Amino acid sequence: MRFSIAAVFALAAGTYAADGWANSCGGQKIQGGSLIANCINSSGLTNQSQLPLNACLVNRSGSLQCGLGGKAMDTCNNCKVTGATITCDCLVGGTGKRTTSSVDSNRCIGNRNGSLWC
Ligand SMILES: *[C@@H]1O[C@H](CO)[C@@H](O)[C@H](O)[C@H]1NC(C)=O
Ligand SMILES: *[C@@H]1O[C@H](CO)[C@@H](O)[C@H](O)[C@H]1NC(C)=O
Ligand SMILES: *[C@@H]1O[C@H](CO)[C@@H](O)[C@H](O)[C@H]1NC(C)=O
Ligand SMILES: CC(=O)N[C@H]1CO[C@H](CO)[C@@H](O)[C@@H]1O
Repeated sequence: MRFSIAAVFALAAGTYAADGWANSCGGQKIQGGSLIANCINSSGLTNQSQLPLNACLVNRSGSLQCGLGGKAMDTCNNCKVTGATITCDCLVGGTGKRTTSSVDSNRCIGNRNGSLWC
């Protein structure tokens, strides 16, 4: 019983509808806890899109990970984006200590018709 519940959770955690944005967006930066990028839409034109990272990322004990509604920005700061890799300094525990952690955001953020989403 315990095994099957864990298996279902593992499957759910690995499944994201959004399948990458970095190949169709450029000029990315992180500002005010949001990912901002110029993303190509179906007309082939670029739209400046903005997505709050709290909607897409989670801090699990200092490790920045994909997680819908994870509110990672409540406990992470100093975020940067290089390509699709988002790196932040995240709180580890109750000590106020931070660790630098990265996530491949292509795993959970996509470009839907010029709009970033997760
Ligand atoms: C694509 O983006 C451009 C610039 O933001 C906008 O004017 C145009 O309406 C968009 N096209 C579609 C199909 O969303
Ligand atoms: C641009 O992206 C924003 C989301 O950040 C979206 O609300 C808006 O509709 C998009 N505009 C176009 C023209 O695609
Ligand atoms: C993109 O947005 C335009 C304007 O809102 C819409 O007409 C078009 O069907 C959309 N394309 C896709 C692939 O969603
Ligand atoms: C959702 C979650 O796991 N958030 C954690 C982020 O990291 C801080 C520090 O370890 C925890 O206190 C949060 O619970």
